Amino acid sequence: MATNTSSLKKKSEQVLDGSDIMELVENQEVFTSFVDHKFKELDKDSDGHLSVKELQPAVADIGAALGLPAQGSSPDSDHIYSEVLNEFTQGKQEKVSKTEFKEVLSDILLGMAAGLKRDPIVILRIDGEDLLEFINGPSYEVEMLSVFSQIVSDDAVLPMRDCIVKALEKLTVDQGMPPSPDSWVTSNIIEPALQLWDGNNQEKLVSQETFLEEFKKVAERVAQNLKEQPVIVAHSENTFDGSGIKRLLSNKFELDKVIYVKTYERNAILSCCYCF
Ligand SMILES: [Ca+2]
Repeated sequence: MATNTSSLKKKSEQVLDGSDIMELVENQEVFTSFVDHKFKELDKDSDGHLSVKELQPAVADIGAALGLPAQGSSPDSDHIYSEVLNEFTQGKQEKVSKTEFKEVLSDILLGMAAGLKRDPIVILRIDGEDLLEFINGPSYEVEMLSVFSQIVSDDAVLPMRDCIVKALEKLTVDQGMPPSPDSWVTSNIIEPALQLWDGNNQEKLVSQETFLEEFKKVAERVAQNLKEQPVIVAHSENTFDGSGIKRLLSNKFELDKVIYVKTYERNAILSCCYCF
């Protein structure tokens, strides 16, 4: 996948390799002001220390950046959340000073950066442009007929609608479609496109030509929907095993289950770059 995506050189592609985080932590001036800002934001009662309660939003952000589900959703991930909190409080239920906060935050961020350096994450913004390029490009007919023959050999007689849905599922990120199956994409991108399609009452698949025509109509609407609601796909070639962080937290817990496969807007990876 790494070779695939890099050869595409998409403008919508962004690679997270941890270098931004390294830069942030290593630049004393910038990092100090980052910590000052973060600390001030967290220190709700402005007493110069962070209580366990005040640390919660930071712990939640770190968990999200690690790709953990929200707190309270599983005992495994809750355990990791409590370990992250313990890193700040050093196991004591005391308040955390700005110096302590800065040290732990720096360790955690450097751990994330090390993990990202080993397994960079590619972030793709899928906004319909690549899909339009594909359906209007020179390889459209050949590639879609190959998809078509796969579908037909799977199941000889299919209504046109099913055929189009299956074909959309077979398209890849390189052709401008989000990875499939995904229920959000199905209900927000694909279904609305099919609802507006004028071929809904076509019972059976007539020919390759009609398939190519009808598929293009739906795909154009899919591209339009993606333009209105772009999908962010985070993609890591390898499992992000968090081992850098695991080392930092002295092997106190397993991060093996933490993976970045696919996430959407407002999700983990983005908070990794923007919140933290
Ligand atoms: Ca406080």
